[in-house]
Amino acid sequence: MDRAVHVIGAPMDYGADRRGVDMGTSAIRYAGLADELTDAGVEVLDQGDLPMPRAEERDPDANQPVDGNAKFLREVEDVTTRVASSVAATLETGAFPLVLGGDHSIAIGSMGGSSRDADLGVVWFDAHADLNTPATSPSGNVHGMPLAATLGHGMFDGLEWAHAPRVREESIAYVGLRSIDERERELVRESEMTAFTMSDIDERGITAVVEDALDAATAGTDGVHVSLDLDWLDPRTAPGVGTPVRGGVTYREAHSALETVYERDQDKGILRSMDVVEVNPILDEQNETAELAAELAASVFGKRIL
Ligand code: 6HN
Ligand code: MN
Ligand code: MN
Ligand code: MN
Repeated sequence: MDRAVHVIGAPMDYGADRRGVDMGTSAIRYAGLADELTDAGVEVLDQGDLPMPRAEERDPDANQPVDGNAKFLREVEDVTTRVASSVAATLETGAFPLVLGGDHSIAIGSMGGSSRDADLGVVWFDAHADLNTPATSPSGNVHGMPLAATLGHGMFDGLEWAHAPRVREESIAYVGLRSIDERERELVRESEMTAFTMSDIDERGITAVVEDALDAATAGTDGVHVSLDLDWLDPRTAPGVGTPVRGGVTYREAHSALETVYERDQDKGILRSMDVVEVNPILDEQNETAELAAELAASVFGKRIL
């Protein structure tokens, strides 16, 4: 990566049920993110954390949609709007925005900001599809909705802070799905999204699957946003997450996946932005999930053994 990497902290937990994910940005920094990136050979600038309103002072149901359930929707709008501005401003300086979460709802902001002046492909490393709307959500947690928001599904249709028309369905690729709600399953099946489940990884190997995901996200787009939810990994490797699901990728598969992203970027300059989300230090063991998050981010920027 010849661009400088700018770290943008978004310590948001309004989108998730389990408190603690707001400490993820500190934990990932404490785990040595800046050193890992510097060792990988990139110039790093930490822009610090965006200010967050405190959840204890807010009413989760103050701004409920007419149809369905979406807790802290006004706070999510406020924070993701500011994430989008930071990401867009960072891109304008020629640097690479690396957004740290916080819960996955911040990706509404990173994809919005990153697609402001570009057709954006997305590779979504996650156990979950994150494609619920308030009307379909079983939990009312907005971290299960970022892709629906970006695509403008349901109440998000045309909603300026959420809907990002330059992210098209056919440019989105999931890698590692294993926990999907009934309505999400139908939507993914009917859609033009590319979806690789854990079984695809079992059968074909992680590298082939990531190569195909990158093909889908780069076809007809100007660049790719990589969204890394740490619950993509197996909970034995990444215990510090709020919504763990058994049967995720291993430590080696995760590294190999992100190294594959790096290699494609070296060849073709595909990367535009990235977020690393859902690290919850309260549920973690000795900060190992945060360490993993830092290492995996560094893999994307060229961290190598030799
Ligand atoms: N995440 N599908 C579930 C829901 O509540 O909508 C889980 C979402 C998890 C979201 O991990 O980013
Ligand atoms: Mn997610
Ligand atoms: Mn997830
Ligand atoms: Mn380590």
